[in-house]
Amino acid sequence: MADASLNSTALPNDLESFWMPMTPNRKFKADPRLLVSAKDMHYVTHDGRSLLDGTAGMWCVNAGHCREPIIKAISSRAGELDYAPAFNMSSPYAFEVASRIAALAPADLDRVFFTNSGSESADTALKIALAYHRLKGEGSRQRLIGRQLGYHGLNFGGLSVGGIVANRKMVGPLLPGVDHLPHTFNLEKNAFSRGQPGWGAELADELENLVALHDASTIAAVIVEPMAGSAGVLPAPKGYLQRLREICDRHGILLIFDEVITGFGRLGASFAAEKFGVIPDIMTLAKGLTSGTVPMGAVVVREGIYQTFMSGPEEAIEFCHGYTYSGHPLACAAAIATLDLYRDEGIFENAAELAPYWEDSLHSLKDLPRVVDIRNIGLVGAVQFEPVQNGGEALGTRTFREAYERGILVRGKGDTILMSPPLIIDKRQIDEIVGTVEAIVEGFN
Ligand code: PXG
Repeated sequence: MADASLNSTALPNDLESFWMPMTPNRKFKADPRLLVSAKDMHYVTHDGRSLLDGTAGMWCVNAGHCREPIIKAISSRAGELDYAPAFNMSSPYAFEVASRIAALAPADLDRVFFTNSGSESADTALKIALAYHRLKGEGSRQRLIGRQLGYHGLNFGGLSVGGIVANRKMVGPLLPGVDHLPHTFNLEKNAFSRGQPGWGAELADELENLVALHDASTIAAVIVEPMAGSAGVLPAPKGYLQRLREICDRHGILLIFDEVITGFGRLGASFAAEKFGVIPDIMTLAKGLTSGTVPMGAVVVREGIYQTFMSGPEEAIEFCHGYTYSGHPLACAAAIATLDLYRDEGIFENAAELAPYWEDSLHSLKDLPRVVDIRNIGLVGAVQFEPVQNGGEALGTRTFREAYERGILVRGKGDTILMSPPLIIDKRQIDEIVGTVEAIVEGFN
């Protein structure tokens, strides 16, 4: 379809060609919501309204929008080195970002493989785990274990270990040899927990049952989010990750933390691994690595895993994997400027300092009508409402819609709203978000 009259303005005159991801296309196109610019904590909509961003875009804009140092870094790099081949060549910038990530990551999580998204990071991590065991002469370790309600992106590997049914059911049996641990969501035991819930560490023991069923010699890796984000903000119960770590150690199973959301300050520490004091063997990253400005992901592995790959003939490619845009120069410029900003402005520290205020503010909504749970950790929060009967609009979706009308962006997912503001937020802006949600929810009688 060629149409010379089409031009690019704030209000496109054709919404049809773009097949939007993870969106009810027809509903959206009947009532579009477009964002045309952004600065710091705010977006501007196509109809010129300001929106306070309570979601950091999609959990990624941790440093705030359109920050000057990041803009400068990306634009000057674009004029200097647009692209460098990623295989057999590179740019100095990719090495610099890798060193910076290694310096930030805990323990000996020191070797960094670049991807372009969280989905690619998940698939890369799973492939590394399988190949690692094979290189060690344990090629029978081919099973992968995820968790119910887990989200590791939408490529085939991440989807296979993920546990969100709507994403899985349309596309066949997925990877063979995959099992799932039970999820940790439990309203009866854990409703209105502040931070990590007290009940649920024993759910990690299900891994022992899977070992008993399949034998450890068939299991390569376990992948979990230290805080399930997409499923509705479910921080790991107290002691749960420690138990997973112990069981993995006992049986030679690699432990992968998907830190695509929890990385880069979201929980008030560099990574959830640091916050919870549990070191995985492999960590997947994306989103906050560039504060959402240029697509970039990474997989960080412990030294021993990298060295296992380095044990073959020196002229051979050690791991036949990678992407055209792995370590893209523009993404590297964005990542370095972002990491500098995080450090220079104490952005993770701001998140840690504000987390108790955020927690108290969210939990002040407890007695409002139809609220069945409030969950939080770091600068992440969720409010869950009673389900609506007879096919009416779910209250999370309704809250999103009404908050948008009132100039606040929260994420509505069925019965739940999710919030994860940029980490440069202040107390007044927290009041604005929570006050707006309160005013809406007061009307739910
Ligand atoms: N792992 C985790 C833990 C994620 O949250 C991905 C992997 C995939 O990342 P990419 O970059 O391939 O999208 C994610 C992505 C939401 C929502 O609010 C969550 C994500 C993406 C979009 C929306 O539920 N997480």
